[in-house]
Amino acid sequence: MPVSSTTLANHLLQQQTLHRGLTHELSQIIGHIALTGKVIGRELTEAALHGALGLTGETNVQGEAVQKLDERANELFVQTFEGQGGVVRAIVSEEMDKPCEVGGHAGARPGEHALFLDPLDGSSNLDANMTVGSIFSIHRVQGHVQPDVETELLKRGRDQVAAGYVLYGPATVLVYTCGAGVYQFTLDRGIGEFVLSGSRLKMPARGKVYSANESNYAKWPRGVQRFVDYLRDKDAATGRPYASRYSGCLVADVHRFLTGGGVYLYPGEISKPEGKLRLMYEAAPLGFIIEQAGGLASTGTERIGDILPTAVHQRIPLIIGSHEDVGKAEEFIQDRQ
Ligand code: P6P
Repeated sequence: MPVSSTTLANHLLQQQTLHRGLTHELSQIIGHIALTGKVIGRELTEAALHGALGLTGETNVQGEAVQKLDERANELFVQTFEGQGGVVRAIVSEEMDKPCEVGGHAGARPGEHALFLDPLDGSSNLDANMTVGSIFSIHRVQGHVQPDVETELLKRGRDQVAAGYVLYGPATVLVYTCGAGVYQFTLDRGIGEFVLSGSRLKMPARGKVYSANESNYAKWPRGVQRFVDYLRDKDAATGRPYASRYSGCLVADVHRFLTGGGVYLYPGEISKPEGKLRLMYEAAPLGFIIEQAGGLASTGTERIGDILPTAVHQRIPLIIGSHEDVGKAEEFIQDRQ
């Protein structure tokens, strides 16, 4: 029997009575994301048997090689929401150049939310059978989405109404927040339900692990280099050196810190100050989750949640994790150390 008999559906019903922000429509959206996550998780486990691994030969709007399963995951999310009669108004995805407007059923009230997705984060890990994840962010959209739909969708991370991810690892795990704490569900394949496995998760003030692609060290600004040097230095009083762990999947690396504490860095580089990660469907949703758990999400100089995007695919430097670790990174980056 699962540790808890609380399924995601039961939990969302309970939370609706406790938290005004969790509207019926928002609960429906989270439920549809969970359903899509179950289907994606099932397809990932057998992808190698059906020739579904590997590249499509295309590149996406980010200029990155597209895995077949990137496209498939995106297709599954769009199909789910197109089939739900407009419960969301528009979908922004790493895999789609432009926002996809989801038409409602004739006569139905159009949805009041927009969904921002990285459908399959870390997909270059798939050939190595390593953990990947789907990241989602949900904003409210007022009135009719304007003809220039993109402008309507440029919203700060602090205005998200919900955010989370589905992690496809040894277990399939769904983590979400709607601003009233972080909740974690584990897929019980025996009953086909996400079952509550963590409530109001809180992360330690500081950790013992950092996560960064250190092959980029020479390209980092001096303050970032000095921060990583600091983490590597031996000092028993502050638990250093930190261990280094980097999987190549942002959401997997960040999930590690949700429970154990620590800091993930994908900073800007001298020649690419905007960094690599996307603001609206990677940094902002993970920032909402981590800050609800007591952590911090920063560019090194600004809080991620305060940044008004200039484009839906905008990139942003990201330092995210335990608030003392991120605060220390900011001190080095802002030359206050
Ligand atoms: P690099 C995956 O493409 C991703 O967006 C994140 O999931 C991951 O942390 C990062 O890029 C990996 O980038 O440059 O280290 O290969």
